[in-house]
Amino acid sequence: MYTPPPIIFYSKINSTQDKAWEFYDKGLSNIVVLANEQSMGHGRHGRKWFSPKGGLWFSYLKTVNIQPELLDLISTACGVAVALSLRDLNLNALIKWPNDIIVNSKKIAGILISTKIMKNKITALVIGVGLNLNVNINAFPGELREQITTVLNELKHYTDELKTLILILQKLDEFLDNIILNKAIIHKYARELNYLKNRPIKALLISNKMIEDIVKDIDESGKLITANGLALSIYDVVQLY
Ligand code: BT5
Repeated sequence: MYTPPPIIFYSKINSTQDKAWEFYDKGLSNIVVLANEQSMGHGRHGRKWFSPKGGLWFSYLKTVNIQPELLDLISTACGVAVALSLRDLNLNALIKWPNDIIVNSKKIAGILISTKIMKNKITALVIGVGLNLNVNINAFPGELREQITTVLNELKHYTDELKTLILILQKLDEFLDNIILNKAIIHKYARELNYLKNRPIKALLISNKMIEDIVKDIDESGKLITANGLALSIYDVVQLY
């Protein structure tokens, strides 16, 4: 029987991710911050995350003791956990490396992982999950509607928010609590669910360089392998186009 971590609920908040770190600063850990609506939801590198009512917006603060080199694997594990949960809801979910979940070629969820590093170890993680659950596509701004979808839009019925949250948390705990032991199974799913396989990509790197390449695979450490032989880490890539 799975016991989920305590869940702290807000009807409206700036960002569950920021709130989770505030709780960390007050000494709390292993909690989930959940909100009905976010006014300043954000993605990677300060990008805006639209979070209207009806979505599943949460951040899971977890204390860990992991080497920073394992961040790609952690990120992959989180993608696999969310994609498999959506598959349990009968959606054909795939993972667009590093952190997008795709259904019918459209983004349905995004994952943001932030870390606290001390003495060269990741000591705390906040895993932010934004899933467009019971949201009508019209709740999003016009420029996004073409590129995104929602669970409601795909399934044509409402889905229980709390059950979906617990489904995802259980899979996150299952993978992350034994990350080394689960490496092979995480890798197997990541390869099977790799939306980018054989697709051309453009990537803006942290060095400000733009590259064009073709995706070949995901390696067992969670890096993206390209036709030109690059092994891209989540640390290297600012944005994929
Ligand atoms: C992500 O960032 O995909 C990670 C998003 C994580 C959001 C969660 S919600 C709970 C927690 N609290 C927060 O404040 N954040 C986390 P990134 O890869 O940077 O993608 C951002 C891009 O996705 C934007 O530039 C838009 O193009 C697109 N986008 C914005 N809102 C979206 C939405 N609701 N659904 C699909 N795509 C969206």
